[in-house]
Amino acid sequence: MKTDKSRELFKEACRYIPGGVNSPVRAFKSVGREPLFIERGKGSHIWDADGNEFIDYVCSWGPLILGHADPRILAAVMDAAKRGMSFGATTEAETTLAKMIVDAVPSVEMVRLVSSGTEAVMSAVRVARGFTGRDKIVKFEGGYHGHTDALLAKAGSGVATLGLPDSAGVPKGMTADTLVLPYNDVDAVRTLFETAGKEIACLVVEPVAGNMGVVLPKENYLADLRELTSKYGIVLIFDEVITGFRLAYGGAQKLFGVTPDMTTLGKIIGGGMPVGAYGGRREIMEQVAPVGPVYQAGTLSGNPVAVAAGIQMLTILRDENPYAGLEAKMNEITDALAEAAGCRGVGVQINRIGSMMTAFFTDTPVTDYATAKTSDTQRYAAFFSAMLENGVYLAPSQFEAGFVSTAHTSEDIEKTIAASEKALAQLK
Ligand code: KE4
Repeated sequence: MKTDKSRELFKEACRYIPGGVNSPVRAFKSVGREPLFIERGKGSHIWDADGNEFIDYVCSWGPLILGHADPRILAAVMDAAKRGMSFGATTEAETTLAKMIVDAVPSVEMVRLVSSGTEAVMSAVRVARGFTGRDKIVKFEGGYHGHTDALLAKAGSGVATLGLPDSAGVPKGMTADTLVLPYNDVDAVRTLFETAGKEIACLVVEPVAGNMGVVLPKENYLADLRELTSKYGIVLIFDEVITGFRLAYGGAQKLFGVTPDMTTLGKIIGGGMPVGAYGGRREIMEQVAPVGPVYQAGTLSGNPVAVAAGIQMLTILRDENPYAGLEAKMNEITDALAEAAGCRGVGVQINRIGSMMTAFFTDTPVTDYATAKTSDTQRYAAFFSAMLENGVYLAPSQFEAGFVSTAHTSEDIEKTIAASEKALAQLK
């Protein structure tokens, strides 16, 4: 596969941007390659600077549930942009998007728009601390909630991908109040709460983990977290930046029937543009300035062009309800992958739900970060490269999720299955 142009662009980028990328996981480090420079996308396909075409299962890490350059989203963006890019003043469109989120997500009675998932989670944690007057927070090993200091403790996603213990530059004081537990272990939560429950402001959890790779909550796990946090007056925050509007129109909380106190959102609600949001019970959200004492702000929060993309995206998802079809596509791919791996004796654990999945190269069922880390990341890297050479673009990390979109066709799926059979055959 020709990659001269990407190589040249990467060399130039490295002169001006740390690692040549604006987000570490894009660097392809853990799959032992130089990154491809993508030139354009359309539907389920992307093309790189050398003209290579790929079926895309990264989908910009989740936002593009309708595929690339959906004409309806583009029209909404261009129509909004013609009226001005940003006003730093209130617009009706922000209320429209806020209302759509409130109507869709069971836990959200009020919502504040921001510009990224990181901002959403950072703000939600601050509000939970302001609301409870408590300082401690709980997260789970392998959970990734953006790069805010307090949550960069045993994080997943890019931190796990790069094998970083945590992050330099985070003062001990910033994570001193962050308690980290294993995911999917309700006894660990119960034990912690028995001693520290009354000091804990919030528990932040990905209801379906996506950042250690996809890991599903065990039976009743979310309901148990709900019960335990309620018992101790702890704010339960579902970080649905990935799962929000991905697993169902109302997110994982709708699918699993467990309602948190607060929810953070991102990715899909921006339709590919920078939008994040945090919301929850009215009495909690009324802590937020200018109504309440918890400060949070943003120059481009609720940006009218980004909000226009988000409104169009949610309108399509609400009216077309594509979730069953998305799940069927993902199941077709993962069933074939499991069969191909099985008959070649390649140990693969496939974790999937709805239109998100991860193939872990390990013989151990993956139920938490410790078992996710039993994966053979070298083998994943070899599989990634073989799939790339066969025209399929997967997440350049074992510890990430893959996604399908409404734009993926049956031809794409057939080609992907054929590529995976070839790639598995090549694995030593
Ligand atoms: P952003 O700040 O990247 O918009 O969102 C942070 C975030 C928060 N919560 C969850 C559950 C997330 O998955 C994320 C971001 N996800 C990663 C991929 N797993 C973004 C990709 C990247 O870091 O480049």
